Amino acid sequence: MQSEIRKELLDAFTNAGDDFLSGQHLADLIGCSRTAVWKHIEELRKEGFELDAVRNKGYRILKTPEKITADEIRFGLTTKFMGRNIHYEESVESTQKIAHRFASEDASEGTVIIAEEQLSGRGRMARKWHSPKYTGIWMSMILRPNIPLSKAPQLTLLTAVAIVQAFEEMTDLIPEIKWPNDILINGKKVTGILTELQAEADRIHSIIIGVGINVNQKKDDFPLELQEIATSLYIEKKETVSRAELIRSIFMHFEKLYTLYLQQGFLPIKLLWEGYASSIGKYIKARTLTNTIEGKAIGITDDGVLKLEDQSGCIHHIYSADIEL
Ligand code: BT5
Repeated sequence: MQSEIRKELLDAFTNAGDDFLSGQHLADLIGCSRTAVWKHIEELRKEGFELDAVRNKGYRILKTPEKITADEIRFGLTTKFMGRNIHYEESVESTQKIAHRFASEDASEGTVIIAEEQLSGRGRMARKWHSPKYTGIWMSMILRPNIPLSKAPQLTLLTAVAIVQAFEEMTDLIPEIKWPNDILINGKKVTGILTELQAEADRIHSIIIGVGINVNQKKDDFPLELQEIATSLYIEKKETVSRAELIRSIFMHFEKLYTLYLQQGFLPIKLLWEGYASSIGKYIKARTLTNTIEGKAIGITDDGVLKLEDQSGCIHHIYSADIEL
């Protein structure tokens, strides 16, 4: 919506308070047809405004979208470094892109980029990540651990544990982790994690962990192709969840686990991870970049690599794949 029209519409609603504004009144105000007004109203709805539309009366705004502010996240946050430096944007192509730039400009460890909306949110292997406005958590966290390159995927598993712990703290839902980077509720994907690196030779300069969490979307907020495979906390819990509170909880759990990881290595994280893993002990199909292997997922190694036993008893180590349960 052109920003001038948007501003006029919102000003008119603000001045009207609880009163209805008729379609004709709004049409005169912004100088367009009533059909055009209706289109503008639909756009506001898509952006998270709740509107009342009553025949012969018109429209009024019931609720404005719940925006996240950096201050709201910081309020009550007791971490030492996670989320101490928050960069908040209304609309971006991808928070990963911004995080890469900040990381190469020496942003401090624990810096987080959060956006209300991503226009080209991405998954692994250039897949798309659907990131509509005001409903989810789309964020990228910058870390600078002193670990070899080969251990970077462990941080994906650590992040999944932190998110699952935050879900448990805030809801009574039962989340499961699907190796390596999905969190599912009732078999549907509620969260995806994308771990990317900046490194020279074997030295990690920074790790950028992208987190996409479906929080308050309703089923028809998802495009058709995702409706059967994706879910949100709202769909499962049937209640709105505060995104700022959830982000805060993730930062706290993440910082605890990450500190433990830097002190004691992956083993304590592995034990926690195994408690949430949905794929272990099951027959699965692992599609890697080069082939597809079927067999029983028998666990992960101490490095976080998936172990798959095929029918002939041969054990395969899978470093990265899409898993079909
Ligand atoms: C992922 O990739 O699951 C990683 C997603 C990471 C997204 C975050 S958001 C903040 C940061 N900035 C970014 O640009 N990205 C990160 P992958 O395992 O490749 O899964 C991608 C697949 O998940 C797609 O091909 C769809 O099938 C499905 N998908 C897309 N959007 C979804 C959504 N909102 N909820 C559930 N599934 C989705």
